Amino acid sequence: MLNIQPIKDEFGAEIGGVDLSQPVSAETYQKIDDAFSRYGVLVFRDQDLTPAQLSDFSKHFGPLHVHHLAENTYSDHPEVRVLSNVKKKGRYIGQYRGGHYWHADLIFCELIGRATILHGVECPPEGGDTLVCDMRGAFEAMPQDMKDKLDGKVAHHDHAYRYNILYPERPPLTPEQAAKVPPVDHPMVCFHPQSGRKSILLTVPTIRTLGDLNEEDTETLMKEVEAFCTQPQFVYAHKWRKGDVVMWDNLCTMHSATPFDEKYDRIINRTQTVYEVRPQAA
Ligand SMILES: O=C(O)CCC(=O)C(=O)O
Ligand SMILES: [Fe+2]
Repeated sequence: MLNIQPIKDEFGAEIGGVDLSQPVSAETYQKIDDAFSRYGVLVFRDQDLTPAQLSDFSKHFGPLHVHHLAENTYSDHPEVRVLSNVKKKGRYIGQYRGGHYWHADLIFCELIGRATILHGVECPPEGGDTLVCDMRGAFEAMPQDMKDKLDGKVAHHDHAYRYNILYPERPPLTPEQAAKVPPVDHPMVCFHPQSGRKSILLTVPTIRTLGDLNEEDTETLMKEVEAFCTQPQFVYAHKWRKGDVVMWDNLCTMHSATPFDEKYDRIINRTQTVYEVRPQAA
């Protein structure tokens, strides 16, 4: 029997009573999907999954995405990426240090990320938490004057703009890679289709301008909004255990990786699905 335990009222839920390595009925998938739409982030414990099983589970939540920097994937499952600090033969076995800042996945693409699904293969005993914040709850709780600065505005997202600042340890995007992620406009406040609630589409480093504000004023406002939305009452901090599956909806959340003592191994398998239509203004 599926057991759905909310974590914070309407944000986050832990789901028990399901083994994701086994075929799951259509009815159970529907219940998981409904909980996903309602709570924005779901946690499953003690799941023993091969990359193929993770991929099978993931494809129920939208088309699977193969990353534009397709590396650190399984050769027989390019849709499954590895995140890791572990090195073999002098090379990281997965993506090293991704996402250590507040962001929503693929927000800089026309079709933004829907479900990001992470499976803990090796997890440090402490640190390396993933923080996820509730952008619907934060918008609803926001002072009216801040809402007014965002509602009805168009944000211009440009992934290449601050890429080198975000990832100084990585080689710059090649012209071919940059060409795959051209700038895109999205409503700042969007409609979350499954719940009908309003949400904010925010990643400070990729938003270059908002409405008619210049770059500097945009950055100042976006940082204020980020500070509001990431207050503790809107944040779920996931402390990883081996076998955890954590999934979040990028239309109504932001997330951030956190540091850990690198004497520990951290290996996470990861899939990503996308929305099939562009975000709509609320
Ligand atoms: O490593 C993590 O905790 C999360 C990394 C991240 O941003 C992602 O997988 O999208
Ligand atoms: Fe991410």
